[in-house]
Amino acid sequence: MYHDRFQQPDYYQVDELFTDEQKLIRDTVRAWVKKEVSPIIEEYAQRGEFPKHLIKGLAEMGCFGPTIPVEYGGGGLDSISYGLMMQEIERGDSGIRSTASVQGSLVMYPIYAYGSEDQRKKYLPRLASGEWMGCFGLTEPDYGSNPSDMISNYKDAGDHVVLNGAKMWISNAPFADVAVVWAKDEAGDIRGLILERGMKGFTTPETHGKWSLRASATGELVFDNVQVPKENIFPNVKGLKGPLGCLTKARYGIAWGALGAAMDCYDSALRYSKERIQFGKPIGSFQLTQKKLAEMITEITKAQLLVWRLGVLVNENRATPGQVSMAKRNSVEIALNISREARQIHGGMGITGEYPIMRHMMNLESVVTYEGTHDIHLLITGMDVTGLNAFK
Ligand code: TGC
Ligand code: FAD
Repeated sequence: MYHDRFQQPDYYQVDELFTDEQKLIRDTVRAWVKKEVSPIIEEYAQRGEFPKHLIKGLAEMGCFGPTIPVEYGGGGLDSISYGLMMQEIERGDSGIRSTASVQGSLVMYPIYAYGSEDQRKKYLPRLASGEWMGCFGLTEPDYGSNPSDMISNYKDAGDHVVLNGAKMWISNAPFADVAVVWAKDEAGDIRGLILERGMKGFTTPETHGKWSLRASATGELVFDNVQVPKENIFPNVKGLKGPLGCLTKARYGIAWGALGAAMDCYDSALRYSKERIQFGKPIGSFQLTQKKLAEMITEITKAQLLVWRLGVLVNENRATPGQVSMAKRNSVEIALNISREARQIHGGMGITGEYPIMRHMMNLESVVTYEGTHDIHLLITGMDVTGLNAFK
């Protein structure tokens, strides 16, 4: 069984930028990850199974909807606390952070931000407690980076609408009780609907054979003349800005989360470099190993400061989606690079499940693609700085 000896790197005393409450929240989640996630995650990932029993603990710590107001079952916390939670969970495994991101930012947030009061009261407390789990359907087989061209659509049929189409690559789909689905109405406007498992014509086949995010369940959402009550449509949003608003929330969480995976790889590589002896010396004494470690801690430190500053801006309602894009892309890119270098430092051991490196590396190959690919985020930044839109 993997013994979690993680010690957080903090080269610039970034800890001093957090409040006591934020540190307490982080330390609580960290202790839970050490106790509940680290000892079992490798086995679940190797088996390709989501550890469903972790849902209870995540809910009890308030990781589902940490920024949603308390009256709806959320945590009522600030965004830096939310970020630190995601950092700690993804330090354990990106797939577990995915589950928390989807539940909180992609399912609870749209219900809170765009839903009716009845929808909020019906769904949010149950989602916060983990009694119901949710998923988010935007991507389609033929429309990933450009969701505005989606095919899924519904037609008016009196007191309900009839939904047809399909979504793919949907995290948590195979076991979700509730799905927030984006589809076009008869006018061609993108609208959000809440579907429940058991609705006739609604199925969620599982996607098998992933080499990445193996401890997260992924599936399709298939809509075959599904009758959805009109009261399940979000009344307060129309157009692509609906799903993109949710993505901004989730991408912010990933910016912190991927940093957690990077820290875990660095911590493991640093320890290994001091313990592993070759040519009569610890491999950490060789200049090439020190270069790798020095570059890792530099990138981690820069990213820590970037996400902290972003968190301040989010808390003050001043962050732009472009700033969130930059942080998501940067954190995932540095985490992927660090995981690859850490893999080298671990030599052959780096490919085994005795160390978390290969699992993080493979997970990050999904994280760099979902919630907007690396290149899509580069183009968003490019559009921000030039004022010229590369997508149109
Ligand atoms: P565009 O014309 O630029 O924008 C349409 C409307 O949306 C507004 N907007 C945003 N609003 C909030 N947040 C953002 N980040 C926003 N970006 C744009 C925009 O102002 C406009 O509003 P309005 O009022 O004028 O209508 O849209 P476009 O069709 O040109 O697309 C732009 C592009 C390419 C950046 C966008 O489509 C995009 O981000 N594509 C990437 C798709 C993506 O990220 N998919 C993710 C699927 S979900 C997922 O991966 C979950 S993984 C879960 C897990 O396991 O963690
Ligand atoms: P494509 O859009 O086909 O892109 C292929 C390549 O082309 C990429 O490298 C991309 O950067 C590049 N490209 C595309 N357009 C341009 C351009 N204009 N300029 C330059 N390069 C471009 N989706 C959901 O809705 N809900 C989920 O819960 C969810 N979970 C996921 C879980 C996993 C494990 C994975 C892998 C994906 C998940 N997704 C989910 C889907 C994810 O958001 C998409 O995979 C992603 O948005 C990219 O879409 P695509 O795979 O269709 O790639």
